[in-house]
Amino acid sequence: MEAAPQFVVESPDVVYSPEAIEAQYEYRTTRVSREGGVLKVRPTSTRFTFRTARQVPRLGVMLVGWGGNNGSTLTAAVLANRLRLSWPTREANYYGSLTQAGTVNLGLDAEGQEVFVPFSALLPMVSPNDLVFDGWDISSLNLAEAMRRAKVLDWGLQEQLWPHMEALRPRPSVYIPEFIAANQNARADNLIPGTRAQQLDQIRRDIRDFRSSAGLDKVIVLWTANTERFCEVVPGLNDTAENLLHTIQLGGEVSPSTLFAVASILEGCAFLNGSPQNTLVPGALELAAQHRVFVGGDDFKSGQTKVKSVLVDFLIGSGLKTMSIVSYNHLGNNDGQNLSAPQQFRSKEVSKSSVVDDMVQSNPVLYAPGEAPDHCVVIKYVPYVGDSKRALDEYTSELMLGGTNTLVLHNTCEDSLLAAPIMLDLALLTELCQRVSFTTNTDPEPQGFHPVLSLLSFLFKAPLVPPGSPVVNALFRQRSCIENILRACVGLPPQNHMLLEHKME
Ligand code: NAI
Ligand code: DG6
Repeated sequence: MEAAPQFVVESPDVVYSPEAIEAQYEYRTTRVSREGGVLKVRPTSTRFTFRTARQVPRLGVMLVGWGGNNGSTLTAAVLANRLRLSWPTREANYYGSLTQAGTVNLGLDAEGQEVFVPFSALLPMVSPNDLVFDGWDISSLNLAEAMRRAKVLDWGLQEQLWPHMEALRPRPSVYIPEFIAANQNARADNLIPGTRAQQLDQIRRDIRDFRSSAGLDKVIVLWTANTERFCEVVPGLNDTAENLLHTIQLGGEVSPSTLFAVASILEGCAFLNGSPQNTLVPGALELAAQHRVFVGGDDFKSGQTKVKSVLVDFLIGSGLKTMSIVSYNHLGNNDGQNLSAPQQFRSKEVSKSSVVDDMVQSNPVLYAPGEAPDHCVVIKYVPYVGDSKRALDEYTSELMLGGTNTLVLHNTCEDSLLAAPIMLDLALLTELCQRVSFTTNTDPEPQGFHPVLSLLSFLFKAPLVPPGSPVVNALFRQRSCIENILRACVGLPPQNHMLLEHKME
């Protein structure tokens, strides 16, 4: 791959110093009010000063579920790229990563042609090849053995990676059998003993140990372990930060993923949830706000759901009335086996089903209040197909004058090769956001983004957002959000696609 060209913004509103990029930015939007049956729309403008620290840290990523298909594949991908490995017919790359393989448009050149640079060139970001990995798994296999168990990568690549992955061993983890499927019991041979409070302390020690032994500036923790069942949100148990910490001390009900979230937050490390369960219960969110630590979730948006959040946006956005969405998939990896249990499937069903809500609600011309398409989600475990997930979708929409439009898709791909680049983007974008602060003309006190980092919505099936914030699922709205906020940080206007220069005589 060619090295990304450097670019510099020449504007009185943008100042580059050795420490930071400071950009003055006019945020122009609108406010709407309902007055006597009329919608009154008022343009508004807020002046922001964005400051992005330029020093890129040495970043460590701790994966919970490191020995799983996603964890071992991501580790292998970074090593393969760092070592510039190639094997018959292929060479290492970061396809599927928005930051590494996506581009942004800087504008038009003298010939009126569009100029693109990689997303990662917009602002100083950690290079994925420099990431340091560590993590936990209830299974004790080293990462080379885990890679072989996953059966995701070509053997020609595995052979070259083996000596580099053999020494990587997941730390023992917290296993509470009632949260994941009973069929996972056989691999649980690498466990942290003790009470919940002792387990929490051990996870915190692990994070500190990794930070100091690897000489890191920052650590981000990412849950990519098995999908858990939902936990009940109960007043007094996990509804506030204080109650949640108290529950852990008393040994009351807390899921392993919530325990990891709490440990990360208490260590000042961002925590990201790649699975669908409600890890970030209200008490964990309050704790993150108290400690001003970023949290993000839920459930990587990788394949079928990504397509759905494009296709339904296209259908409803072009004025067709989608009436039924049926999504079926089968897969044969360990994730599929875990999801064959009803409670774990239910967590996934919920996150996979919420992804069209915003599109339906955006169109009161097509849908009456409360009306929504039928939406059915089926997942089946078929061991033979391994990590090669088969997804079949049917979308049925009403056309004008009684017509019907039925679209059918069949997608086959390696599930973990879709998820790994998303995990990478999550870590890199979260770290970047930690270096951005801003003031506004109405609030001169520097602040960072809200601890619930909704900018990551593009990467999650069921995006967590700050209380009261609209949830956006439509994929290109989510992408524009990231792109335009990053552009604002270097004083560039939002991408508007108007190309008015080419629409004048
Ligand atoms: P996997 O089953 O191969 O890996 C999960 C790993 O977590 C296993 O090695 C297991 O031993 C470990 N584990 C289970 N409980 C643990 C605990 N309490 N602490 C530490 N380790 C624990 O699954 P895979 O394919 O890697 O997926 C991981 C998660 O990501 C699943 O929840 C899946 O639903 C989710 N996901 C995957 C996507 C994909 O495209 N691959 C997309 C969206 C979400
Ligand atoms: C079966 O659906 C397994 C799941 O873990 C999915 O592969 C994963 O959630 C990806 O789902 P999607 O809808 O983004 O392809």
